[in-house]
Amino acid sequence: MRGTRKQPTLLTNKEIKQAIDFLKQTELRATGLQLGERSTMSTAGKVIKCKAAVAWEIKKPPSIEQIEVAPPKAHEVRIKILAVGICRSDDHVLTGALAAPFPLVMGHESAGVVESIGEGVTSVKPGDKVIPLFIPQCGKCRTCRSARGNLCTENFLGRNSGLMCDGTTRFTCKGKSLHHFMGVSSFSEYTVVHENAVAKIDDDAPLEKVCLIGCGFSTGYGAAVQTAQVEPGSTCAVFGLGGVGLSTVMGCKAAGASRIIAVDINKSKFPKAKEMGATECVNPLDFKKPINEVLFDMTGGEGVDYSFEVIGRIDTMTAALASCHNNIGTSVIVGAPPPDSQFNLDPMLLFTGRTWKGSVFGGWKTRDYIPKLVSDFMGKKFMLDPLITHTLPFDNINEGFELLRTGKSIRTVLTF
Ligand code: PAD
Ligand code: ZN
Ligand code: ZN
Repeated sequence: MRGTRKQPTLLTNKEIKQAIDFLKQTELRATGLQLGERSTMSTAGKVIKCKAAVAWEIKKPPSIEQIEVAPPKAHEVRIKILAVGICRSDDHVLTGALAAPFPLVMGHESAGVVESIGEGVTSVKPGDKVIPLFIPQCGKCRTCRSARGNLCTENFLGRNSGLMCDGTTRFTCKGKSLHHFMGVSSFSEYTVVHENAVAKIDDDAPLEKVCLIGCGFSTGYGAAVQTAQVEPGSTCAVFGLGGVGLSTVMGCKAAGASRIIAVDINKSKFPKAKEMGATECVNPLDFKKPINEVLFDMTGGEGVDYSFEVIGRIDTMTAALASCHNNIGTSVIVGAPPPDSQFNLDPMLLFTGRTWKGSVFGGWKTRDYIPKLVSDFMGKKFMLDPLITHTLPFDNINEGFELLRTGKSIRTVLTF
């Protein structure tokens, strides 16, 4: 009987190769990686040498260097950054408008893939697509336990040491330690962040777009829909029409505002503001009167219901407050205040009942909401493309900064 059993069919070499290719592709899809990124998996536990932009000194452009990135310690995650946007907050560090310890690796608006994880990390695994978060969500502190607010006590704004939780850094260059920036430091091919500062996102998300959800988009959009909770039919004014301010305009529109007045001294920003939902655009330089009086005139002497300062200047923060209704108006500060600045304010502005709030990262509890915002983008609930005016190779980072300073770009996304 044995002799009559059917011989197994032999596969040709071509068929074997096809099968191996198929398996490889399936495995890569399962880990969320593209071909060519597979080698990152073998780097776990080792120091990685890679490219980064190092800001050595204040008021000097960052330089592209080879740096060493140490493996993640317990509860830390090492991420291969694939796309990073340039935000005004990065430029504020270079000009001194935002205090940070030098030398450092800046960058905080990014997306990438987990390369390796430290001991005890359970919420992400190598191969996961992620957005690193400049506001963590520890889940335990007073703010995380509250239904309100998002400024987790572990945030890096308050600490501002430029160090990881154990007081050390994971970056070195030419024998010198480099500081981290806002716990993210994504102007580097690889970075290390705390597990509480990582959001796992949709496997299909295009990283060169959703990196904006890592700061600019979420900050601006959230200021309107989350912090201010703009109501349908209301009148809003948005001061500053950069990547963050335009996202605030989008948020006001999504919330159903019937009038959105966009304010900027650079009128070349107006067409994009209209595209994003602004109903009117105003240049304060066109008027002799203070801009708050202009806005009162435009609203029949009532003032706007909601105003947003998305520039980072003391005078415009006060003007935005004075622009809203004297009793039921709410004004939200989004722009980063200059260091050591103080308000000189008429208390009547607040005595009559106005509400004055600040908003960091759009008020979102980050690990809960950033993945949802990515899903909403995938579901076409909002657009990111109009905000991305330039895409450049990472090496051209200083060209990207120049485009921002000269007001020619909204967002430049750098890719590795
Ligand atoms: P940007 O520089 O792209 O946009 C600022 C806009 O303000 C530009 O269009 C300017 O023309 C305009 N502007 C400047 N001066 C005036 C003025 N006097 N009156 C009217 N308009 C003016 O910056 P961005 O959109 O990347 O960031 C805006 C601010 O938000 C900046 O201060 C940044 O540091 C801050 C920020 N905050 C958070 C947060 O969590 N709160 C996050 C990200 C960025
Ligand atoms: Zn930012
Ligand atoms: Zn917390």
